[in-house]
Amino acid sequence: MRKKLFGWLTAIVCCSLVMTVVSCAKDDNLVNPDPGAEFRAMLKSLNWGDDTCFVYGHKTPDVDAVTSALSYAKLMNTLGYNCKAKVSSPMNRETQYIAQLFGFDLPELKTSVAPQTRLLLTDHTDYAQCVDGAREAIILQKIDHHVEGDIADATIPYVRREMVGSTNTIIYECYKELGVDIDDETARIMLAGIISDTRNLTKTTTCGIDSTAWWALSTQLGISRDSMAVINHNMEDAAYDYSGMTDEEILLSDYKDYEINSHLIGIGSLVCKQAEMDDFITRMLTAMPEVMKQKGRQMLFAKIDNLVPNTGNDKDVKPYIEEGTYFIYYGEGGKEAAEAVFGASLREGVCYTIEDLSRKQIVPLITKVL
Ligand SMILES: [Mn+2]
Repeated sequence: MRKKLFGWLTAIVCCSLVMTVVSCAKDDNLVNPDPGAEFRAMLKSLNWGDDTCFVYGHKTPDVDAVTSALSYAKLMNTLGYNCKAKVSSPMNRETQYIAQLFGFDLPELKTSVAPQTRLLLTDHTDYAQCVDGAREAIILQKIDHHVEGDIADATIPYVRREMVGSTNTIIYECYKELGVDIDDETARIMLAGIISDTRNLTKTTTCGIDSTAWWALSTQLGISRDSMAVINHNMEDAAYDYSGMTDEEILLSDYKDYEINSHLIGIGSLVCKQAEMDDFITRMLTAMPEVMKQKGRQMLFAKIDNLVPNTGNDKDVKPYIEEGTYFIYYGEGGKEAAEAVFGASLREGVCYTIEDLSRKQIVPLITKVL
């Protein structure tokens, strides 16, 4: 009896195992054998012209803007397309730092392009942030992780816009999808962008796929988690090293222009320790009229991350943590817009929120009220 029961049980287990295997095999058949085929066909269908196509991140480029232009240009080169990464304005200290540490060459500065130049854009979706001449250029592709701006997706032959933490994560997906090997130099370039834009996976904009790319690239390069934390900390230090800069330069160190419902606005992104915040805000507010004139803006904003001493276990690698965001404003309508988003001013020119907000999260809020 027992034997019989065992026999039946064995049969049932075997049967279900076989069924599992069969159903897995069936699922495998459903998976696209070449997920890159469509992508390749699309690239092939683009009108590439005869001249070099330029790959640009946004003006006042951060690490992600510079490295995404480099890594995407590299991908296009590998596939046989004549592309070259450029930058439209000088690069920041964080970018200089990581390029030296990771040992990769930075793109050349090219501040404007001739009409009909073919462009591939990474990490931006607004004309105000494009290289000069972009409106008369031909934009072939846009690879971005921001809410759609005034370069409408529908007007570009190929757009890949995903709300992930870093443009380089999207480019990592492109490499995987196309089955293109990522050499170590390209891995370092992409990893630099992901560390910077996600602040080593700690920003609220970080997604699962950012972690996947971060893990795969750092493993390929043999960089430990601890080393990644140190590298990130040093990059952050370089990014917020305002020493030797004028107040105008500080305000413009991480700055983006926007045109929102025909309002010309600019938004800076800054960081300051809490103990120095009040004085820092006063200096930035004082610099705003000059910067507004220089940039031809109607309203000027800056968000300032508030840094407080970290008392946690990781305080050796991360001596400060973010706690709340100050938002300063200048220009006609600036106060109304800022207060509509953040509530009443603390003092003239200054709003505050307990949330840690990125500029990427603030832009849609400001857009709504303008
Ligand atoms: Mn970015």
